[in-house]
Amino acid sequence: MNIYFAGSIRGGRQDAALYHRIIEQLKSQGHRVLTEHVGDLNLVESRGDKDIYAQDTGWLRESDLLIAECTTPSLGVGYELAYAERFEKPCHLFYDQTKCNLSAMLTGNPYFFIHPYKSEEELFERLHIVLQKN
Ligand code: 6K6
Repeated sequence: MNIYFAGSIRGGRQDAALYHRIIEQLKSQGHRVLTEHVGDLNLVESRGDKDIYAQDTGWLRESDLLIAECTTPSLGVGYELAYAERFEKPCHLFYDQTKCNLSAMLTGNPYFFIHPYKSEEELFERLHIVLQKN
C-alpha cells in the first residue's frame, strides 16, 4: 500500500524519533511511505509552502491509507485528516493517552479509526493489526 504518514512538523518535533520508528515499521512490512521526511530527525525546511501544500495534497489523493500520530497537536495534521476524509481514504489515528487528550473533533467523528495507546509496545501491536486488516 501507499501510506501517507502524518505527524507534527511546525506543531513541534518532540515525537520525531517515534515517527521515524513508525515509518521504519511500515516500510519493513513492505509498504511505501509517501511522507518519509516526517520522520527525518534533521528535517530542514527547504521548499516553499505552496509547493509543500501541492505535493502533500497530491500524495494524499494518491494514498491508500493514512496513518497519523497525533500526540503532538498539529494544525497541518488536522487539516490532512479532514482532507483525507473528503477523499474517502481510511484514516487511523494513534495517540498516547498518558500524554494528551485528543480533540473531540477527531474522537467524535465516527469516520476515523481512533487508537489510544499507553506504551510504544501497545502502539506497535495495534499498528501491526491495522496493517494486517488493510
Ligand atoms: C520537509 C522536508 C524538508 O522541508 C520540509 C518542509 N515542510 C514540510 N514538508 C512536507 N510536509 C509538510 C511540511 N510541513 C508540514 N507538512 C505536512 O503537514 C506533513 O505531511 C505533516 O503531516 C503535517 C505537519 O503539519 P504542521 O502544521 O505540524 O507543520
